[in-house]
Amino acid sequence: MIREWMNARPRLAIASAMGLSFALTAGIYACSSSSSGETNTDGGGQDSAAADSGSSGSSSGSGSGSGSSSGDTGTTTGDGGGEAGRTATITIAPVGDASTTMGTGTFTENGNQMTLVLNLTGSIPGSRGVHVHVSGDCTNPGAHFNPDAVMKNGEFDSIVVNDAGVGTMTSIRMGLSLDLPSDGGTGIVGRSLNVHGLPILAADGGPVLTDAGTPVPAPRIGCGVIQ
Ligand SMILES: [Cu+2]
Repeated sequence: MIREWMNARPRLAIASAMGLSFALTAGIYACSSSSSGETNTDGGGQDSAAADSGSSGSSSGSGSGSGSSSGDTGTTTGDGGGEAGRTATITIAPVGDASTTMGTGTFTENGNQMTLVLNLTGSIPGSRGVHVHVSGDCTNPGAHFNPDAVMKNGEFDSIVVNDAGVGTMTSIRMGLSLDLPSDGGTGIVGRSLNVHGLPILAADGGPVLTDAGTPVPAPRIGCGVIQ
């Protein structure tokens, strides 16, 4: 993801020199929207736009109260709109009757860079996907939150859980902020962080397919609201 961003920079610089940055940027976004369809398959959110605009305000008090808890110490870095030093927390609770996945984590904003430190216990050994989903409703979190579909900002590294069910991860993504969703297009406060479990496998070991022929997404095993 970061590599994609770095690869894109020279092209942007060249295009800027030619006075074509707007056209190229538009082109990148057009490509990204056509190649990011997978995000809608994960978590069952076809109506990400509706979830995006409506969930943060209506889903819970955690969304509305989180602004004051994010600890805005307030020094603007000027390199991407974010502010240095703001933090948000996450408490992961199990999703589904069979899950015992619990966890805690911290998001730290530094300019345009977002660092997630996540700790899980009671989880399933192996590599587990960790994503910000658009809604803060853990019963229906919607699609992945990726304000820049090229970088897939909301899809953090997978966390590796050991045989004791414990995992620890530090993962960095660009282009996210600790604003409320209503404050800007990159805000994650009030949205949910989701941990995914094993993929659904058919009797022959292959993926179970939807009616549309795409793999049924891995179920979520943990979720919490970013606040
Ligand atoms: Cu996900």
